Amino acid sequence: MKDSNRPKSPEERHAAYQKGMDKRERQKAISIARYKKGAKRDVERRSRDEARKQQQTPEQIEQRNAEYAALPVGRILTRARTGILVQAEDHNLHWCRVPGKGSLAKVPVPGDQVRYKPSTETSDGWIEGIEERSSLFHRYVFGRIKEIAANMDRVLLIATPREPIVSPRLIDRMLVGAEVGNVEPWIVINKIDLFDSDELDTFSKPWEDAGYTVLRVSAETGQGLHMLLDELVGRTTLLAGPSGVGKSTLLNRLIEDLDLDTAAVSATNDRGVHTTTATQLYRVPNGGTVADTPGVREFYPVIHDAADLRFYFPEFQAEAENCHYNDCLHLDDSDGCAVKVAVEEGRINVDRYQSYKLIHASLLEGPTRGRAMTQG
Ligand SMILES: Nc1nc2c(ncn2[C@@H]2O[C@H](COP(=O)(O)OP(=O)(O)OP(=O)(O)O)[C@@H](O)[C@H]2O)c(=O)[nH]1
Ligand SMILES: [Mg+2]
Ligand SMILES: [Zn+2]
Repeated sequence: MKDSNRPKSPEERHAAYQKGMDKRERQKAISIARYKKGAKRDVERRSRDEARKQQQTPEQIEQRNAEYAALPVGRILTRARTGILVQAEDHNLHWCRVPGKGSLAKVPVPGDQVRYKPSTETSDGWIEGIEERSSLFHRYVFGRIKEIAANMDRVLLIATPREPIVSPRLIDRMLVGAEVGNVEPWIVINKIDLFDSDELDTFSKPWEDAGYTVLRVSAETGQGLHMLLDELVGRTTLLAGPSGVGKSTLLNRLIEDLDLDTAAVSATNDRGVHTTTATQLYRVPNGGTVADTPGVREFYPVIHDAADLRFYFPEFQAEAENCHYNDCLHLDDSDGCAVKVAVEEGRINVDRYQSYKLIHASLLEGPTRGRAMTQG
């Protein structure tokens, strides 16, 4: 028998547990430090850019701007270790790279419109700049901001009550992420062939109460897919959600010729197995774009001041006007809070309010890694 397979004594198990705890604590500290360092770096970079600009003559600046404006524009379809796949306006594809570390003010992500300099010998090129974004779906991962996709009109948050079990809290976190990033969120409940309508009603209720659009579909039977396909036409839509909910299966059903990898939910722990590994954009036949994304386990929205969270729960807004204090945070100890009254009287869904309080508490802790963020 290999030594590592030997049954462990309680003392050994405890020591291993302690070691794990230390590691988690360390990870948390690293995450917070990174977050602070990142914020400092941004400020430094901005002042460096300013200084550089001031050293240039107006003619130099004008010439640079003209050169830049003459570069072709393309859209990033995906990122891989080998490069960034850019689709030109003539639909040709170019694998591009970024000229040097720090040469761009932002990280280029799928959905970005970029200016690129084609290489003369190959079909490759260099990304010279990123155009202004209309929206950005992003989150914190290990204390760093991770941009998922830019310029999305809508995000479909795909969920299932079971197989795999999707925590409504995770969906609430992603809803906040969409509101923060200026992307319109819809909720799409997939696999309705597996559940009766009572279960589906219970699962959908908090979001329906909050006023969000909730669709019910089945990639398996095709139920609800016509409506979904119509909605994809003429816009850029991101599919997001936990692993195993059927994002890729839905896209395969909706778009002919698409053959994305999909995989069954693990029988042992009712979780997806993380089949899709990179965000990628695809063309919708009648015009439009969809993006498939890897499944998320947890979602920490990019909000720097926890007090701002209250603005990202749309159903709170009308009630909050009647709170006694203007800066009311609608928490347990908030005096004269009209949101709390609305929860008690059933005008605001109590599950959504619980999510609000939990997310608020986690924002006070800072953007660290932790499974706990999606639990509770
Ligand atoms: N019964 C049923 N099964 C479905 C449905 N849609 C997808 N599945 C199954 O769910 C499993 C997971 O589907 P995927 O499309 O790989 O899930 P995903 O969301 O892309 O997962 P990741 O890529 O890991 O994030 C596959 O075995 C699908 O066949 C559905 O509507 N009904
Ligand atoms: Mg997938
Ligand atoms: Zn209040």
